Amino acid sequence: QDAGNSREVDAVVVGAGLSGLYMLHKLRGLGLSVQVCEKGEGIGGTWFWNRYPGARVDVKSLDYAYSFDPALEQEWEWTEKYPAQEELLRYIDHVADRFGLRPHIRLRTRVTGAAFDEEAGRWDVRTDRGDRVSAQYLVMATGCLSAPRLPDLPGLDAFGGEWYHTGDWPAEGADFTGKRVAVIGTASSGVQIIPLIAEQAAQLTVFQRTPNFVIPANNHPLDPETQRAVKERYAEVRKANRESGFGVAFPEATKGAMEVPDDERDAYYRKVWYDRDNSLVSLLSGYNDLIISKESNDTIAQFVRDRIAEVVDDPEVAGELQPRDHPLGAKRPCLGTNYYETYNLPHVRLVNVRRTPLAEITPTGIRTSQEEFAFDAVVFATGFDAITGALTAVDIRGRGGVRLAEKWAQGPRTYLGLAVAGFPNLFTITGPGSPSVLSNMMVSIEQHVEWVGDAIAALRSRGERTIEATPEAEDAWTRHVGEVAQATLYPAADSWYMGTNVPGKPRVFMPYPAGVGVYRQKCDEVAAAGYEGFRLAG
Ligand code: NA7
Repeated sequence: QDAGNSREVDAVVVGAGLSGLYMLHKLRGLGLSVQVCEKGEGIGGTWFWNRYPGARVDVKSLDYAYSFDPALEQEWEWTEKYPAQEELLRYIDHVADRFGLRPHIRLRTRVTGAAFDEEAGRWDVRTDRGDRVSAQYLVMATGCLSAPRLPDLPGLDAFGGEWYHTGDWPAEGADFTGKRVAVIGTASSGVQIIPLIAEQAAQLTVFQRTPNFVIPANNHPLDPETQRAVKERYAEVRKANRESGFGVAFPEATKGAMEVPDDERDAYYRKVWYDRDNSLVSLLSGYNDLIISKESNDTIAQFVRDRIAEVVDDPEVAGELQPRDHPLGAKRPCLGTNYYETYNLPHVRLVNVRRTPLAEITPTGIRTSQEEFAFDAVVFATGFDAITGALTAVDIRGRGGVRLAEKWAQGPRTYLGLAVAGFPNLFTITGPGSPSVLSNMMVSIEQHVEWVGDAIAALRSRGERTIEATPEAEDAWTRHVGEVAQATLYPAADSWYMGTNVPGKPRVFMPYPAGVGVYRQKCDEVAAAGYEGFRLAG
C-alpha cells in the first residue's frame, strides 16, 4: 500500500474509478508495475463521491457493467434496472478484490503535477503527499464529471447553515428532516435528489436556471428472468453495444420523425414514456434524425412539454418547468422518479433564477435580485468542470515544459481523444474528442483501456520507448470532431458538453458525436495501420 516517497514504476494511473481500476488490471496483465493514485479515501471515483440521496446511474445495470471477464459478468447479480450508488460501489469493491487490485492503489493521494523528462523519456509524477514517482507511461483516468463546481456567488463562507455539493457528498450523509432546504440546479443530480429531499424537508425551494427534459426512469427491481435472459446471450449483447451509437444497442431507426404520421409518432413517444423497460437510448433512437433535425426534435420536445403540463397542477409552475431553450438531447436529458410530481407538494417552491438571478449567499440563506430566503441547508447540484476539468487541474507538462492547460486554452486538442501531441506516453481515458459522455461510459472506458493496453504491448514488443501523436494527426482529428458536431443539434445549446457552465471556458463541443461503433472502428484502423498518426521512437 505505501508507495514510499520516491520510486520507479512502468505506469502511473491517476484515479481509481471504473477506468483506473480496469487500466490497472490490464497493465498488470501485461506484466507492468503500476502505481494508481487516488485522491479519495476509497476507490470508485464518480460512485465514491456522488453519495447523495437518489444517486443512480442512468444506463441499465446489465449494460453498465464490465464486460472484460465473462465469469465476472455472469456471477454479479444486479438488483435493479438502474442501480443506486451504493450498489455500484459494492460492485466496484467486488471487482477490486476479485482481481487483487488494492495493493497497487494508493488512496488519499492526489496527483498534483507530472512533467515529461525528455532525456529519460519518462514522466516525473508528484503527489500532494510529497511522493515522486517516475513512470514510463502516465494514464489519466480522472473521469469526465469529477471536478465539482460551485456557483460564483459571494457569501458562502459566512453561511451559518449546512451546505453540500452533490458531487462531494459527505460519507456520513445528511439529514434534512424538518429543515428549510434550498437546492440549486435542476439537471441529473438535482432531478434525482429533489424528490427525496422533499420527503424530509419542512420546506424545499428549488432554484432553477434552465429546465431540463426529465423522462420517467420507471426504475424497478430487475426480474430474475430478464437478468438470466441477458446473461445467456451476454457476448452477443456486448458486441452489439460496442457497435452501436450510444454504447447500448438499439434497433436502428430507418425513418426520420417527420416521415411517419403524427399518431404513429405520438404512439411511439407514449410507449417510451410509459414502458417499464424504457431508457434514454430508446427515447433518442426512435427516429434517425432526432438529434440532427430541429423540426423532428420539436416533436419529441413538445411531447415532453405536454406530459409536464399533465402532471403539474399549477399551470404557471408547469410553464416554468417546460424546457424551451434547447433541443431535447442537446443537453443531457435526465431520468426522474416523481420529479415533476414533487412540484405539486405544498411545501415545495420553484424559483426561476434566469428571471430573478441569484445575488448572494447570506449568513442565513440566499438572496436573489427580488427576494431574501432563509435556509437551514443549501444543496448545490451545480455540476462539474466537465471532461477537461480534472485533467487541467493537474499541472501536466509535456515537451518543452508546455502545460496541458495552456495548450488547451482555446479548447481541448487531442488525437482520438486519448493522446496529445507533445505529451508522449500520456493517455487520457475517455478524454475530450472521444465519445465519452455521449455514450454508455462503460463501453467507452473498456474500449479506451483496451486500446491503450494494446498500444503499450505493441510498443514493448517492438522495443520502442515512446508513442506520441503527431501535430498533424491531432489537428485533423480536432477539426473532424468539430465538423461532426456542427452537423448535429448539440452546439445549439449551452451545456457542459460545450463548456459554457464554467465562466471563461472556451465554447467548444468536447465529446465526439459520431457514435461508439464508428469511433471504435477508427481507433482499430489506426492501430492496424501501425499506429498511424503517432510517432513511435526507441
Ligand atoms: P449539470 O448537468 O452540470 O447540472 C448543473 C445544474 O446546476 C444545471 O441545472 C445548471 O443550470 C445549474 N447551475 C449551475 N451553475 C449555476 C448557477 N451559478 N446558478 C444557477 N444554477 C446553476 O450537473 P449534474 O450534476 O446535474 O449532472 C452531471 C451529469 O452527471 C449528468 O449530465 C449525467 O451525465 C450524470 P444551467 O443548465 O447551467 O443553466
